[in-house]
Amino acid sequence: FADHNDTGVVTEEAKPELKRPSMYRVVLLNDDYTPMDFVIQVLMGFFGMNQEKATQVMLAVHTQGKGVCGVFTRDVADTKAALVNQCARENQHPLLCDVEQA
Ligand code: TYC
Repeated sequence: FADHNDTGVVTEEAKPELKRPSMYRVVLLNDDYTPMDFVIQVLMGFFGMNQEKATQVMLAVHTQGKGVCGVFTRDVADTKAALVNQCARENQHPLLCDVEQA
């Protein structure tokens, strides 16, 4: 409703009623069979980690049972988890990737 630019044209502006999107953790679960190097490649390939960070996260999952790969909006988290699980199946590894609300 304001003539911000002194144009004489008064436009109606929508109230910016923005909610922050809910965030979701993509987590990797430990198992006894997936090779450590495969997990490292997954973390580098799907989550943009360098080798050092990917190794840290893989070892955290290995020793603590579960670890966070990243935090994303719902669609991105679901897509990443599905891609990881598909890649694991294609390579016949039991690796499981899951999504949980942050
Ligand atoms: N525990 C596996 C092994 O000893 C390695 C592993 C790490 C598997 C992380 C899954 O999400 C995982 N080969």
